[in-house]
Amino acid sequence: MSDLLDRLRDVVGAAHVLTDDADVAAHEVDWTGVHRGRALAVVRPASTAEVAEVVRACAAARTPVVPQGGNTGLVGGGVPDGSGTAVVLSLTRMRTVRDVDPVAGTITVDAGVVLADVQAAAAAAGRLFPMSLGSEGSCTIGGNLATNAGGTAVLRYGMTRELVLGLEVVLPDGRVWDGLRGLRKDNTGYDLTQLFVGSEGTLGVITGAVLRLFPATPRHATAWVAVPSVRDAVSLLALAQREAGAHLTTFEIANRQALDLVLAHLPGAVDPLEAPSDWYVLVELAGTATDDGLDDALERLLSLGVDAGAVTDAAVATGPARRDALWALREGISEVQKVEGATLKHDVTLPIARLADWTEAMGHRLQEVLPGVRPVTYGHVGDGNLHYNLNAPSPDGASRDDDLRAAATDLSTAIHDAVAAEHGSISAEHGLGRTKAAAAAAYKSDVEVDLMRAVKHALDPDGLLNPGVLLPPRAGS
Ligand code: FAD
Ligand code: 2HG
Ligand code: ZN
Repeated sequence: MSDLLDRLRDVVGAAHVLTDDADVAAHEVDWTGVHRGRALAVVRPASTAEVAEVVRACAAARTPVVPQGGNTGLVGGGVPDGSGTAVVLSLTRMRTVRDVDPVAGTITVDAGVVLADVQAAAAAAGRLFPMSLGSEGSCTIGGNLATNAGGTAVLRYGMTRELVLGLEVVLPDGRVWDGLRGLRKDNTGYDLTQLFVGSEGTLGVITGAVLRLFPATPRHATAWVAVPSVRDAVSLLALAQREAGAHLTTFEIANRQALDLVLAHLPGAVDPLEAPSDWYVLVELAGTATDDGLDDALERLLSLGVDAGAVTDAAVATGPARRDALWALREGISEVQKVEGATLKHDVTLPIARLADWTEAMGHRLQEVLPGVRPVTYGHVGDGNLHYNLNAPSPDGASRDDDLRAAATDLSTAIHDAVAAEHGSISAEHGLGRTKAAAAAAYKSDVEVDLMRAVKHALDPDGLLNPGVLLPPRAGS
C-alpha cells in the first residue's frame, strides 16, 4: 500500500495526501455523526488531470475510491466503510468558476465549488442560479450533481438534473469524458450527462459542470402561514399555483413539533404568530426587478386561504431581515433535531393528493410501534416530499434515544412500507448512500435492479468506485 501512497504523493504533492488521524477524522464521519468509517488516506487533487491520475493509480492498485465534496450528505454516501482500505478523494481544492455566460445563460464550474459560491458568481453577473439548500454554505456542486439534490426552489426550477447541461467526468479507469457542452439542444445519443446525475459517486468522479442560469429575482413576498392540517396545506398549494403561477418558488411545510424544537434550540428564534398551530407553511413568491405585484398577490392568496378555512393566521415578511427570520425557522430544523438528540431520518415522496391521509395514518401507526415517538415532519410539500424524521419519546423532558435506536428498524420499515403502498419513493432527494441502498433495492423490481447493476458493471467492472453505496453488495459477496 505504501507504493500507492507514494504514487499519490507524486501526483498531488505530499501535503495533499492525508494519513494522520487528526487530518482524516473529519472526512471519515458524515454530518449526522451516524456514519463513521476508516480511510486508507484522504487525497486532495487540484485539477481534473490530477483526479484522473489518482483514480488510475487506485484502479491499478485495486483500491476503492470514495468521492467526497462538502460532506453534507445525509445517507452516508460520501464516507468510507470501516475497512480502512478506501481512498477518500476530496474535491474541495477544485474551486474555480471557469466561465460565466449571461447571454447563453450558463456557468461552468469545477466540481468542488461550494453551492453558495456558484449562486454568488451568478448574482455578480446579474443572473440567478436557483438551487437553494440549508447546506449551501458547505456543499459542493459535484455533491449536488452526484445526489441530484433538491431543496426549496424545486417547485419552480426543478431538481439538480434540470439545472445541468454538461459534465466533465473522470471514469473508473482514469479516462476523462469531456461532456462540458452548454447546448440546450443535443440529440446525439444516450444522455450520458443525466446518467451521472444522481449516481452518488458510483460511476465516475464529476470534475466540472455547465449549469443553467435564470433571470435574477430580486423581489420577494414571503409569509409564514398557520394552517390547521396537511389537507389545508395542500388546498393552499392549489390556490397558490392558481394565483401566483410561475412566481411561486417555495412552498414548505413544518409541524408544530419542528417549530417547538427550533424555538427551543435555535438562538434568537421567535414564534412569529401569537397562537400555536399544528402545521405551518412557508410560502414565497419571487419576481424580477420589474415584477410589481408580488405583495398584492400574496395578500390575495392569504385572504382566499382564510375564506376557504385553510389559513388561520400568517406573518408576512416586511423586509429582508424579517424574511431571513422566517426562513431561519424552516432552515434551522435539521440542525436543531441534532441538538435535541438521536434522529431517525426519512426522506419520502408521496402523491400530493395522498399526503394528508398518509401523514395522519402514519402518526397513529408509529405510536403503536414506539409510544411517545415524536415525528418532526417538514419539507418540500409542493414537491410531495416530506422529511418524516423521528425524535425519541421524551416523557420527562429527556430524549430517550436508546428506545428510538432499539425500534429504528421497525419504525423505518413501517414508514417505507406505507410509502411503497402509495407508489411513493423512500428517497426523494438525499439519495441512497449506504443507509438506504438495501431498502431501495428491496422495493424495486428485479428488472430495475438488474438494469442498475448492468449500468454499474459497464462503467465500473471492478466495482472500485464507492462500493456499497447506492447498490447493496450482492448476496454472498
Ligand atoms: P458529499 O456529502 O460530500 O457527497 C454526497 C455524495 O455525492 C456521496 O455519495 C459522494 O461520494 C458523492 N460525490 C460528492 N462529490 C462528488 C463528485 N465530485 N463526483 C462524484 N461523486 C461525488 N439535500 C437536498 O437534496 N435538499 C435539501 O434541502 C438539503 N438540505 C440540507 C440541509 C442540511 C443542514 C444538510 C446538512 C444537508 C442537506 N441536504 C439537502 C443534503 C446534502 O447537502 C446534499 O445531498 C448535497 O448535495 C451534498 O453535497 P456535498 O458536496 O456535501 O456531497
Ligand atoms: C431539508 O429540507 C433538508 O431541510 C434536510 O433536506 C432534511 O435533515 C433532514 O432530514
Ligand atoms: Zn429537503
